[in-house]
Amino acid sequence: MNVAKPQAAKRMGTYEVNFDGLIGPTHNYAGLSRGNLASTSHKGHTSNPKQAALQGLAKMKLLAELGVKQAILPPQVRPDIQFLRRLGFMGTDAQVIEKCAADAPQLLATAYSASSMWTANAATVSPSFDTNDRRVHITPANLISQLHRSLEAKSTHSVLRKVFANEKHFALHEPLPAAMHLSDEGAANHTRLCATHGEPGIELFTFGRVAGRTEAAPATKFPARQSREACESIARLHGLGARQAIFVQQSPEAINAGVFHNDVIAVGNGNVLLCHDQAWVDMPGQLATISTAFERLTDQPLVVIEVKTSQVSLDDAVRSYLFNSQIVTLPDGSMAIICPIEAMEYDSTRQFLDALLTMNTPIRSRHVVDLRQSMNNGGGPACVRLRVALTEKELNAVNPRALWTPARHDWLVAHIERTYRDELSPEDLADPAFIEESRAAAAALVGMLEDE
Ligand code: SUG
Repeated sequence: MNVAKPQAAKRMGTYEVNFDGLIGPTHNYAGLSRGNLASTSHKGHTSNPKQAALQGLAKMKLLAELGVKQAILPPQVRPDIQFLRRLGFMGTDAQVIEKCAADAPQLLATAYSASSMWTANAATVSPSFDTNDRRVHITPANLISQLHRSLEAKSTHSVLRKVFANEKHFALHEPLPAAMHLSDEGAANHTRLCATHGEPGIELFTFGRVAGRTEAAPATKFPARQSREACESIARLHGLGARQAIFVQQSPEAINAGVFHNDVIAVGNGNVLLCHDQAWVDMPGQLATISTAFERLTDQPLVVIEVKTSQVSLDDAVRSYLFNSQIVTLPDGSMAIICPIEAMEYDSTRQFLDALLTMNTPIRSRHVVDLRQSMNNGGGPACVRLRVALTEKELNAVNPRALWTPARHDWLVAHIERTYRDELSPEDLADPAFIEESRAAAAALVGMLEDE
């Protein structure tokens, strides 16, 4: 492991803003995501949307109070009745729901999914320091590998349009064409490494599949969600320099163990890369490529913290979500790791986390968060946030209504306490009365970004 001095928190007026997805009122466990072991093992359980949303808000408050810039993206309105109508369910909204519940309950759960909460999958973002026109480039993910997630792309695009409307600073692209060849899962498979957030960085794109070439990426038991062609298209769209875009392949062993996104097995921040030794195909070769590219661009060594299988097995990595921790740079220039409570419950990951703080890396502090409601669907701390590095000017051009404030936090807590259920079972989705209830709860939140 290399050792380096903690990086400066920011160059004058540069921030990394974490846009967390507010968890919606229809959060439920439907086992929709094959290859995501938490999702399939909680299928049919009763969820608690109120607790889920409050857990998400508590994490945002913690980060904001640590001095990290925090923002909030509203949930999408569900059920997506229009989706069900396109599949031939007719009549009034209530009739659509009743017919679908009777004929195809899995499609009903699909229309009700609150999956837009995992904003790491909302888009891929390249900061202006990396792009050839010096604008922030944003491509919403098409998420076509899972039916319920594919419903998000259009609304995500319009939400991001409301947040990043200023075309002088932001280039918002359309999602890639909706075809398996170009299946894209957003920032969950994208890691940016840089000396400080205000300087050019290298952008690491991880794919599980090369479209149409099984010999180039062997078949996996579970879906390999991201294609190489999608990664390359985004790097082109964003105008990244050849020295900056690096493409790495997920190891089939990891996918087969339940690593459906790369952020379940690796996380980076600034000059630190924390990863498991089975994250990518040809780990020694990939780490050498990444470290060399980083050093060439930044003139400093990358701090690689590679966790060995002998320390933490792939199964423990997936169960604990250790690598789905957030690593954030604090105002004093040191880094903090924000880990899920589950990572403290397995011996191997707790021991690693204890040792990490003694290792002389930029990571100096640890905070443990309880996101169990989201975790039971495979979404940890890093899944519920989309990172956007911005200059002061760019931050000023962001829709201010998206930014976290103590008053907005209090309003959201009160709204959720008042309107969200604390129990939601799969059978509840069949109740036509739940349509209006969930629409009303979400509508006020979606309106959050609008002018009064
Ligand atoms: O796409 N779970 C999400 C979890 C996404 C986690 N995000 C990141 N790793 N960045 C998914 O598999 C479960 C829904 C259900 O089963 O009801 C779900 O969609």
